Amino acid sequence: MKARYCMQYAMAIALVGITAGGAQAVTQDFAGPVAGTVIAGALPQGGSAPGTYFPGITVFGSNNGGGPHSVIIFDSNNPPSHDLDLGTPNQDFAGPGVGVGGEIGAPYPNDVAHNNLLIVQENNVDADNNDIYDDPDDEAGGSVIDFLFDSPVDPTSITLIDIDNETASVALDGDTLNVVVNAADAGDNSKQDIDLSGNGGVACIRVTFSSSGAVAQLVYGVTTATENASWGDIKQLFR
Ligand SMILES: [Ca+2]
Ligand SMILES: [Ca+2]
Ligand SMILES: [Ca+2]
Ligand SMILES: [Ca+2]
Repeated sequence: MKARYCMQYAMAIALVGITAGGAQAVTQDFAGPVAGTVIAGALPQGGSAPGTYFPGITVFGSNNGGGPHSVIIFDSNNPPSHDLDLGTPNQDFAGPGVGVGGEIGAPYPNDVAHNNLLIVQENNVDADNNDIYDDPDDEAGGSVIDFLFDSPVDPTSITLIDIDNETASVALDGDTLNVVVNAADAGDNSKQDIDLSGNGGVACIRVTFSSSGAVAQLVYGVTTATENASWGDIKQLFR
């Protein structure tokens, strides 16, 4: 059922009349919560997080590898020893990241600190029962993360970490738009900024990982619009 969120949202956008105004550039990172915090989906002690931690965006996620359907915070400044390939930047750039795909001279160098990343969690460990996963670990069996926007956006780019020996795709949905951009198979600890520009109003961005990986940031333009119908009312239909 989670898999339908993007499509439902994109259909709803057709019902809203938009009058374009100005545009504002947004760099959406995931700063704030501590590592292991559930942003969206299943909490380790039961119940779920609504995905609304970051203003203007609702996050959804699903796990295709048998782990929990939980989108969580991964601290790329302090990666656990089993996931040094999600560290940013790479050790060649004086960071904690380890992997040839992120090194100096690689096609997709991991060259700056991205701090908090979003991943879909692989294990259920919460030994201290505080609803924060104790050991963040990106699901190796594949996953999906959806970003639903409160108002349509003009995407510029998305940054992914550690797409190696696997596939990752970025689907843009909005009104009649459905564009899919594939990530490069860029090597261990790689960082890639995927160009999403020129695609117009987008209601939802879906990232599909065939294996492990993380989202570091989204960059997009927000059109300050006058809604002829209530976008908020329509969104309520999908919550
Ligand atoms: Ca815990
Ligand atoms: Ca992992
Ligand atoms: Ca890796
Ligand atoms: Ca990977």
